[in-house]
Amino acid sequence: MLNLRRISHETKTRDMSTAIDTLLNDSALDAGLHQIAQAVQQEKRLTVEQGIYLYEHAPLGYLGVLANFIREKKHGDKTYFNRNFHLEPTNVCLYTCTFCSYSRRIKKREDGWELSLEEMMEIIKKYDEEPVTEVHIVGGVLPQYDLEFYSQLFSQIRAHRPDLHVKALTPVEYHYIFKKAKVSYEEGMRLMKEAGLQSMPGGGAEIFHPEIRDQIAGGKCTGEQWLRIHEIWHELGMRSNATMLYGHIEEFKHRVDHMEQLRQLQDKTGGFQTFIPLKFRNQNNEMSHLPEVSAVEDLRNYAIARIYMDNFEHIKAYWPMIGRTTAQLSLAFGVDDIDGTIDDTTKIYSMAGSEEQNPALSTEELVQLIKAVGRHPIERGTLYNVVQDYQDFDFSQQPKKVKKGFVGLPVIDKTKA
Ligand code: V47
Ligand code: SF4
Repeated sequence: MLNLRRISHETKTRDMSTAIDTLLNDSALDAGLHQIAQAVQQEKRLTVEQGIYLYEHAPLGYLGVLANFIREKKHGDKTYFNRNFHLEPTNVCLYTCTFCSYSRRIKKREDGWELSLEEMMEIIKKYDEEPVTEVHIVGGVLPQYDLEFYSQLFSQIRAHRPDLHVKALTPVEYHYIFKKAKVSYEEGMRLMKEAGLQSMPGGGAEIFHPEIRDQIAGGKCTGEQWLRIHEIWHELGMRSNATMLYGHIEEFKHRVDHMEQLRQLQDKTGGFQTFIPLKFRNQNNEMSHLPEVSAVEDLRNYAIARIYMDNFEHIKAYWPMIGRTTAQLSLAFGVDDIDGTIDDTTKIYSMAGSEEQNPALSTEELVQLIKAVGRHPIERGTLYNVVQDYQDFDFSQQPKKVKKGFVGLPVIDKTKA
């Protein structure tokens, strides 16, 4: 039997070069696609027009060859994950994003949850015995969650557990709380860093182009404001992620414009770690009439992101959003990171109809998921430091740990939505 684990990185890279050569030698290959394959082979950056051309004309197999070539050149088979959990302070929100299945409008706030500082610290403390390395904090926007509240939350978490990385909030919250506190973005981000914020997740980006953003983003910060807050954060020497919500009313040109703006900011600061395309899920929201894109389109999108975003080190597939099988497939289409164990602590995607209604994977399950498709599992910290290489790890030698049970979020009655 072919043992994928024994194929060396050099052999695989040679195989991928051969695969590109085969494409280039195919006389039936369209001239535009031929030119793009050549550019990828020579590590040349694609233009906006070439990005759109890929979306419009490139078949899945072709995209897979190019994206996997880049992925394996950068990372070989290495596939990253982390041990994390989410903390969602509230699902009530002032804004009215049309894709959001999660938020309860301010008028129906009795249907949602609003956690106090003490309740949030209780959740944090329930993980004291768990080997998690990151808490990802994100939720709705409400006046009581202000600059003072989040400063206290971050500093209390850091004081309680210094080894837990605080990855929290997005420019959507920061824009709101800084405006309310009458501080500039620069001053606000400096205060957040001082309070203990360590990195920013990629949310709230959606689609930057105003033609689309004005229709879907419910009055929250603009694309320029989102980018500016990340830029200031990077200038403080800190890291963040970026997302793109695709597969709703946007056109291919809007996706490429979005990626182009991120690529330009990355040229300037180098502060982004990973790009995370997020597939629009259509249940329980105001865009439920729109069909979801297919798994083939998801894979094409990952691959084009890998090819286009040449200055992003990592492309992440968020498994609770697309399910485990597509996450496995994505590893052959440019993805090298599948996020974390999650522990059933987020409701954003399950409420929007994703396959994973109670997203939680043990470390062993994540490792098996990655190994099953011939890749090399690495547990990382938030900043991509290696925590544990699991390629030859023997789980049977580990003492069996009795799980303490999930830290449940309040149950939402969807019939009231
Ligand atoms: O900004 C909301 C998306 C995002 C829906 O940085 C939806 O590591 C699809 O950004 N269908 C928040 N998507 C989550 C996020 C994230 C997730 C995982 C990892 C990281 C990271 C960041 O969720 C929102 C929005 O784009 N979202 N509703 C929906 N119906
Ligand atoms: Fe509020 Fe975020 Fe939902 Fe928009 S996506 S309504 S900002 S919780």
